[in-house]
Amino acid sequence: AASFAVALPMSAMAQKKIVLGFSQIGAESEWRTANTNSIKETAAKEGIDLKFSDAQQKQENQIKALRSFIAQKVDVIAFAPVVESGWDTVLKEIKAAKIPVILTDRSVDSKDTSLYVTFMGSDFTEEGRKAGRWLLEKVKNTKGDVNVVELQGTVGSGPAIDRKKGFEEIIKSEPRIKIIRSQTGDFTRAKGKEVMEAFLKAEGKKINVLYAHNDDMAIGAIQAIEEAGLKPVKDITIISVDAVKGAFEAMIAGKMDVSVECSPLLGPQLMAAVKDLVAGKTLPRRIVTQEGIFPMEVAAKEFPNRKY
Ligand code: GZL
Repeated sequence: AASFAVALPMSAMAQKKIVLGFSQIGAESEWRTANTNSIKETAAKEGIDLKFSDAQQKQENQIKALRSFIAQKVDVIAFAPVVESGWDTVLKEIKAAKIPVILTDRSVDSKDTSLYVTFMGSDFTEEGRKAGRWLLEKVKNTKGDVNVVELQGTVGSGPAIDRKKGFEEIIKSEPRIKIIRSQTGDFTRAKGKEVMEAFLKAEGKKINVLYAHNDDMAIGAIQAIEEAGLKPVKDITIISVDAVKGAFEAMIAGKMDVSVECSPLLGPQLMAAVKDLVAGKTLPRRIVTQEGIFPMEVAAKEFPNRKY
């Protein structure tokens, strides 16, 4: 029997699903888990075929994943770069493969801005400024030293660099505020606790304030403070960033003073950007997440409204 191909009108054929390759940093914090959930849930809801890879916070694993997305000829590539540097080579390979790139959450320091279409995520410097302004306000009617220990995020990451920069920019107007120790806790509870133990051994009662670049490290540090027989909030002011559930629970328990919000819920914005790209629309170079600050006084009232 003669065989023949039937040319179906596009409307009758299943629309080809958009394929998005996403390289996630890891699962190091409550924030990251909420970010992953937002991306996976929205991709499913929007009918986008998501190729998802978890890099366990290792840049070489992200680069491997990005290369696999090129090989799979995905329609769009998105990723949260664990650190700012070291991406130009693989980004040039992706550009040669004519696949558009969206940066989410964190950015890269590549000078060649043609290597990615847009960067969507928070303004980490402003987050650091918000933390600094809160501390200035808190100490304006007090006397004496304000010795700060700082738990930095992952070395070389955008949030760690910028949260430090923004905080220092604001506190320099008050000479009493001094950062006496600063070290990375790599955004994890375990490392945050370990480094805070070392800070307490070295500086003990000299410490007046902890500034942690994320809630997971702050929560680990709070454990260390209590195990050292000191009281968080009462003996050491606790300033943190992210405003994840764990931070609200700590504030409601009276163990954290304030958390600067950093929203992980980037799924909807990312999938909208992916669809716009595939539809041939141009995207803004920078999409900034809107976010606030939550002191402990409002934590109980605000907690029921929180989505992450
Ligand atoms: C910030 C994000 C940071 C969070 C941490 O946008 O990159 O990484 O503040 C997370 O909790 O690990």
